[in-house]
Amino acid sequence: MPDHKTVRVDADRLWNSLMEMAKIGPGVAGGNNRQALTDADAEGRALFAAWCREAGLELTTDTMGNMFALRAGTEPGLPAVYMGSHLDTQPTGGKYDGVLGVLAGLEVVHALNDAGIESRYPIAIVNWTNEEGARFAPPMISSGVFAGAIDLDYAYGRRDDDGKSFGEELERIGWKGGEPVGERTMAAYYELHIEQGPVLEEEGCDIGVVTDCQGLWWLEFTLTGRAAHTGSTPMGMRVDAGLAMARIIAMLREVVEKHATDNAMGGVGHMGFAPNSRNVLPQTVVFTVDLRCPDKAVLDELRETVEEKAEAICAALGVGCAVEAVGQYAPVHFDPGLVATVREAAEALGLKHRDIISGAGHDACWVSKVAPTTMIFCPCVGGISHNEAEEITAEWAEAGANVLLQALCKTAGA
Ligand code: HGY
Ligand code: MN
Ligand code: MN
Ligand code: MN
Repeated sequence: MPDHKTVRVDADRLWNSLMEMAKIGPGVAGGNNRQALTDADAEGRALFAAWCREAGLELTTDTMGNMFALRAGTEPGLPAVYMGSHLDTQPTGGKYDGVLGVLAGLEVVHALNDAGIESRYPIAIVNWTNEEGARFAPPMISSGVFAGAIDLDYAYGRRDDDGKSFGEELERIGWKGGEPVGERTMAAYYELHIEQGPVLEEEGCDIGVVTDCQGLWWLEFTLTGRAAHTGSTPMGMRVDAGLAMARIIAMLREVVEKHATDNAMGGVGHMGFAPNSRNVLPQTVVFTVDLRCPDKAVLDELRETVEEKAEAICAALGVGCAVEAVGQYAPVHFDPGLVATVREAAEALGLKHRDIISGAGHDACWVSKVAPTTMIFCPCVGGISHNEAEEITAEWAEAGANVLLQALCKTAGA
């Protein structure tokens, strides 16, 4: 058996698989709209499953629709070493966010098959359902259920903007599997992902050695004003929930910018007015505040401050204010041993690398609760992501997949 250190991925085969998957659920501007549990997601899953079977992998799906593709090891009693990410995308998503981690895992299996490399531990690839949380909040819901952090029934009950539930849609697309979610043991988990920020490209790095991931709160505000005629209601007699939302968003930026040295982040990307008519002041405004920070104490302080100030803004306008946390996870410190393995792999491959903290959340955040876990980043052009213009180079994909292969082989005893 050749030494795994001499094995390399086939860059063209990886790139072609990314382009093939990108044809499913195309966006309107060159990216993807393959949202979780849509027909496009089902199509992407079917393609991935067919590719896994062609590669000789044994496929299992759990009750959250998480897909696991297993390559036998020489010691079958051992738990598998996993690679993975997600195939679902944002509504105006890119071709690589999540998809790179899943298809690079498949390419690693192809490269090991071609080289006749065996591993003591079984090796597996995972596609996590609904990582984005774009259609069904919270993000990373399925790895959260897998890790025991989110209740299965709560997850099944989550609804999209059209009122469809996660559970119903999972059944409808035919991807509700039989394996009870969370039952399987992982020896280790590696997730290759694009950085979704500008640092690696700016510094000319090929690889990000991810040491940590910042924590998150998603706070869903429901503001209650009074529906009224926008043209005939005197300004002093309005109960304007839209104005309250605008003031809350402005306050959010001020509060977060005071913690710039803690790398705090905050923004609003999802909102809705009811009745959402041009000449009616809104009766109800619903929007979600996304708060992030690597420091748990600062993150929780931000949450308290934003909620307190939002309630004061609403009280001053006579607007009702209710808030519900619809997503949260604490900052994550990844497994130091696996982080070192990634760094050593990058060095052995002669790739320029640097340690980095992940700004975006990933399934690895929850998986780290139940298995030794870490991530590998590759750059993306201009740091652009969650945008159809998201781009990477084939060389970056190749470098990331080669680091994934070497790290995985070391951990799996190839
Ligand atoms: O929200 C996130 O950070 C991830 O893209 N789901
Ligand atoms: Mn992602
Ligand atoms: Mn994403
Ligand atoms: Mn070896």
